[in-house]
Amino acid sequence: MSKGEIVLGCLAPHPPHLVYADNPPQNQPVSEGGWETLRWGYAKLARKLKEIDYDVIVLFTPHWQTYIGTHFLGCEKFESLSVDPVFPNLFRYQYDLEVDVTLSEAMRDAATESGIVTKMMRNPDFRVDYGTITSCHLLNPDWDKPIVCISSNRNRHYYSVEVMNEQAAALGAACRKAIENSGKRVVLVASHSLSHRHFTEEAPLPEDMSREHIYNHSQYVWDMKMIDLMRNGEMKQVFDLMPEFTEQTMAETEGGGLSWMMKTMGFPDYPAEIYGYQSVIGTGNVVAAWDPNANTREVVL
Ligand code: 2X7
Ligand code: FE2
Repeated sequence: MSKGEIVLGCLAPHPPHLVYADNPPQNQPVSEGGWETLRWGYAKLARKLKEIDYDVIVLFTPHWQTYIGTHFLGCEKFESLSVDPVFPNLFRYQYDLEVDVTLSEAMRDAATESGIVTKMMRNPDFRVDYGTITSCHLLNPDWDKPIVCISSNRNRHYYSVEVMNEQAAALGAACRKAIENSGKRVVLVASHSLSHRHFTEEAPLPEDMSREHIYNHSQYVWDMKMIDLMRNGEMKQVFDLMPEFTEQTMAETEGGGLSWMMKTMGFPDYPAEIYGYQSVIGTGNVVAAWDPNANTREVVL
């Protein structure tokens, strides 16, 4: 069997607003659109993914928060209605997804061997979080690939952002070993926004784009600093700055997704592909990808 490999890494934010704005048949609420910069960027990245030969999407989500250890989905199929707890007016999505349980278990085993507390989620009625569903829907609307879904242990709350960063890296190192031993071609996904200061009042029409903007300039400047480093292929520096960035901007990197993905990919020193940046309810969101193959890597924006 040949060695498994990572064929793409994606930073894929999951505001449910983006699914709402897309009006797919799986989502009940109906919209007049909105947030096109992000949605069109996502559509371009989804087209790139269609051209890539891969077996499975491995995603880390900050909205499946576990307080004892890191958990992995462990049933072959999950099917239910996902309702966003904060925005039930926007997101009531009927999902039906498949899990690559073999790879999920291999990652869990590798993490356990490296000293991380872990657990498989074996309850078939477990409700998969809206972050996972939103990122998967926007990257692969056909849902024609199995996923591995990894929870976010709350290291940041028990300890500190520094501990979060180191623990996410330890998990990344274990996941890399499991991928290499699996022989599979894997797409990694860190599902989250960057800066995360929300607005405090929702517009009467959520998709009214005249009301959508960044609410805090310093958060915007931080986001641009991180995106510049991504463009310049300085992902080790992004990792080293993560604790400060996370504290200063209340960033959703607090769950560990980007730190985990960068360590799993060996801290890319080549430019990220940037597909779009836009605020959603004031949070900063970038759609970005890291393509290890120099022949297919593009300057998108
Ligand atoms: O979970 C989210 C998010 N990360 C960003 C914006 C809006 C809503 O939900
Ligand atoms: Fe979120």
